[in-house]
Amino acid sequence: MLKNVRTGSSTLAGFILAEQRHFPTATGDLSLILEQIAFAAKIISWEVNKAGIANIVGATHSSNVHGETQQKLDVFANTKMITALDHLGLLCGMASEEAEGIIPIPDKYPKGKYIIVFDPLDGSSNIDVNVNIGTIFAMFKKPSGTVGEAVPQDFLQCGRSLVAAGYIVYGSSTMLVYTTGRGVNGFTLDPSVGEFILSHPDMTIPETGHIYSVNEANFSKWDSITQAYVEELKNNTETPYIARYIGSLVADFHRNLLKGGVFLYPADTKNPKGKLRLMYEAIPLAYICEQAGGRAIDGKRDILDIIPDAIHQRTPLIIGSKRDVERYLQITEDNRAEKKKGSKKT
Ligand code: AHM
Ligand code: MG
Repeated sequence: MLKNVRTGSSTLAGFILAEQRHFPTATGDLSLILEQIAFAAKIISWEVNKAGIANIVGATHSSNVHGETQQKLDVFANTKMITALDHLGLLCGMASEEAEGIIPIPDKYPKGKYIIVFDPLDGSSNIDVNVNIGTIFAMFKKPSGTVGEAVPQDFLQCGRSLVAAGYIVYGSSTMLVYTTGRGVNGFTLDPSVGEFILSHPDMTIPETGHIYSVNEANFSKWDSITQAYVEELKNNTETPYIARYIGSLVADFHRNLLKGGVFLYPADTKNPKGKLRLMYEAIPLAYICEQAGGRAIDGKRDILDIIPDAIHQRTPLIIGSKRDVERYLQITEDNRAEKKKGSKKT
């Protein structure tokens, strides 16, 4: 249980400081990185909010009122994340869904022990239509025994080694949700004072939900297990499920975290390895989900147990309420047992 915090009156900075006291050897480096992410999020949030207006201006002029060429919002978000973090002397490397290789810390800045990975603007197909989008991030420590600039191998750590993860959802309000492995807490941006304020302490996901979120247009491209699972959810008369799918992972996950339910982006014939990115999307949200009492798998194993082979690796993802995710595993297991029985008969 959280002590010494007051919902509605604790700022993110104050909360991070209070949390730091639980780690007697903490240097404050992680806290500073989190605060800088919150700073980048405020700037991105502001830009996201005026994107509609900027597009109207952009329709008649190729540059904005200041004579600057307008940047795509995802490029803007990527740049803001990098420039908020690269000079702190606390990171040794960054990787972003928007950059092909790893993003080095410029030579002029000192290097630190942390590695950060992020998806600067998730749900980019929703940008132009005024629908919720988000930023996702996760942090590791550089593997011990290595010094200086991070190399690609340093990024390929399994999710169990994370030190922090979080997301920002730019919705009807802007919310930042994060964990450092001591539960999950949510903060709402109060635009009048420009501060993230603790609004959702100790977030936990209901053990079973009544929402399923999946792009059902892909039904015919799924394997029979995924099809059977979704059919079962739809036909569950004991707990009637409703379908909710925004097409922005952060927003779909956030809703299910609050209300309970399951989000799936399974492998399909078009994306045989899944569509979502393991390092920028699945691992950070899986860490948050487990911290909130939920579960996240790729269909067979826990997402947090996967050791990535490449920074842009894709993965199937089934994430949300524990019992809902475990039902997928049960159907897989039953299917395997059935097949085994069948092969013995022949
Ligand atoms: P993005 O990071 O380029 O925005 O792509 C990831 C997005 C997720 O936010 C969302 O869950 C998924 O792609 C939606 O995909 P689809 O349109 O195939 O349903
Ligand atoms: Mg994304």
